[in-house]
Amino acid sequence: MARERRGARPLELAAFRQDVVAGLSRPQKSLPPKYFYDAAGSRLFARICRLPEYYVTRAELALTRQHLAAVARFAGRGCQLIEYGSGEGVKSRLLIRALRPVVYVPIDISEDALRAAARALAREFPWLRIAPLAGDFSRPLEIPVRRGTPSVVYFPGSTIGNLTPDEAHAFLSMSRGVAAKMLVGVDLKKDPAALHAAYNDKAGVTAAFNLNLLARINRELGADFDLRRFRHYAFYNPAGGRIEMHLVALAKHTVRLGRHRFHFAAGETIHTENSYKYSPEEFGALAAKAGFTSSRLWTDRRGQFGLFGLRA
Ligand code: AVJ
Repeated sequence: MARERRGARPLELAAFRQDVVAGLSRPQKSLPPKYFYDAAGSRLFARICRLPEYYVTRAELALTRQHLAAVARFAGRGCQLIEYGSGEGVKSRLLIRALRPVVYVPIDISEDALRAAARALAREFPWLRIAPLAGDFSRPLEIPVRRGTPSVVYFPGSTIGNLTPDEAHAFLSMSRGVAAKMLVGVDLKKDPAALHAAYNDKAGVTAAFNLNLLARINRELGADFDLRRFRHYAFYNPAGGRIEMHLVALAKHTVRLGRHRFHFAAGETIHTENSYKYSPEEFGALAAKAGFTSSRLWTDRRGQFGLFGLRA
């Protein structure tokens, strides 16, 4: 799941700036996690996926391999396959090979990532019709699906964990209008110590990934974040059922971004990511509330990660 992001375009840059200023102006400062994935951040994320502590990627790949035939039967061969994420990963390839979709619609916020993924897939699957769509799953999209051919939305990687349960509910309801079937990758609740380790790796790659967000804001928006004044802080919040990632200011200081000044108290944090974990029952209930009447669950052998097959 290598996500490659090159420099942002003018429009993307304006939106980035707006989101950063808005987030840093809140009482609890926050930044949207979608901005982690510039070129450097995408490389760091690829390294996270190979960390011994980060079970997520391996567990999802293992379960996809293990249950591929059943997943393909559920989705149905010859469907229109819509995937959130640029589809550069091994899992997308496994699914495309098993499903032989009539059309494959990868959706991603980065046009560069989309173009690169589409080019690679076109070479590998000459028979595949690819219809990439630039967009962001936080807003409804006009997805060009043909009526009469069943559509399946594939949302792997536990990306849905970045949404609050309310936002996830809205996303699932919206998707139900596009496709009667969904395949959703969900990270499952487990021993908090294992979760803690996955977001606090010994090699410090997750810390570098988190801090790169400030470096990116400096590079692209000309802010003057001093990265030595912030420390990566990630913990499991059991009441919320989520990992929270923050950047903690180590001393009182001020950061500039154009005409803006952002004041930090010692110990104040920027909340950079939520990563929600669900029990099978919790996610099943969320899907039911969003109008999916039946759901199936495939997991890896250790029960760390789940792939839900939802049917409207
Ligand atoms: C890509 C959102 C699934 O939440 O585990 C990894 C991102 N953040 N390590 C996750 C992430 C820190 C990842 N997702």
